Amino acid sequence: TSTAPVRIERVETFLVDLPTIRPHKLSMATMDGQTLMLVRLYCSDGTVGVGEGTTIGGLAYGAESPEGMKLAIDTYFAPQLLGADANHVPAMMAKLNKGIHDNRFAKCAVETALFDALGQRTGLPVSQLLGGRVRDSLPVAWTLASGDTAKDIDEAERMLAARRHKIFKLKIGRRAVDADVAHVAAIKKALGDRGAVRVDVNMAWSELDAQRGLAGLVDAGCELVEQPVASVDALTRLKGRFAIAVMADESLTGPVSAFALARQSGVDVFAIKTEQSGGLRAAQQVAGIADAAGIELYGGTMLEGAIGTIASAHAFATFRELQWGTELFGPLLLTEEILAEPLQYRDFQLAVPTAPGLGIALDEDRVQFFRRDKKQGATV
Ligand code: MUC
Ligand code: MG
Repeated sequence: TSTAPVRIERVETFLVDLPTIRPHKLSMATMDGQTLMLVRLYCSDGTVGVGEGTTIGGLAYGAESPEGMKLAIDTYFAPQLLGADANHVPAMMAKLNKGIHDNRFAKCAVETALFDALGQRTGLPVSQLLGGRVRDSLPVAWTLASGDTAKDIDEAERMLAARRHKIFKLKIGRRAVDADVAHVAAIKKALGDRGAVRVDVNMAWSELDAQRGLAGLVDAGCELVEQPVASVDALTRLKGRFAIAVMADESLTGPVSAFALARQSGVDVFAIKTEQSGGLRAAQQVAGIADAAGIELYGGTMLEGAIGTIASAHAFATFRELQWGTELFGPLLLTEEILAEPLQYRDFQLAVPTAPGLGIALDEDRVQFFRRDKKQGATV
């Protein structure tokens, strides 16, 4: 392939609304659907790269929303992207990082689209462009969040029987600590050694709640607790006090926060999310910091659809270590398929595609059908 410049000629963004298979109850929001912000970069050589941005429960999780990402890209990213050389992804990202503060989710979507186009141009999968993969498939956890213990057990049994998931992450923090611990204990008791049980509190506990909660979770047979409290100092004080791994999620917002956490030995595990990190390469930098600090790794999700999920898979496939697997189940929580060929989930793993770019093809008719601005009576 030539190194002649390839120009970005058009930037397209739109929102796609998809229902979830059941209400997904988290400590800060209940999700009945997911909105994907899709960005497409049309390049002068005919390649078109696609990227995706999502959030969890609108603005309930963080400062970016799908609508906000679209606005930011249309208004502020597009002028910087148009006419720029699409081949130089790190240079493009450096320019965006200089001219645009924060907006990490939107940056991740744009970087994904740049790598997808570059992959199509060069014939290489995104994982290869990121330095090369260490594994071809990734273990995938499932989140039990129906809000009902019996329903959750039933759901876990179905996942085990289908050989789709054997790691379960329970969303807690909505109820009183003791009620939550009892919920976890009941599920672990039902699954026994057949399924690993972890919890995500999404910062809902005070430090005092967490001391009581972690002690109970250890007795319940829970192996890991994700972001029990908001404060990094409180996380640090909790780590090592109980026989349970403490993992950071919300506290990780890219390499600078990762370095600060690593420096104070604040947690046992990093949940790395590509969007929260500010992109695929930024996520790799977070992984490098974890490796250097002896912190273990988990591949997190912003409940992305198929595009964001597979972009994350390409990045996580390059991590040297991935001790706790991933939770790249996002597309499985949605009722609608938007790919021509669904992602391959089998034997508890997600296969990382080998075709050029992201290695997926959109079902364009279905994507257009679910576009928010094409719905009847739409004003946006
Ligand atoms: C989070 O906080 O980790 C990941 C899985 C899930 O169900 O919600 C997310 C968010
Ligand atoms: Mg989390």
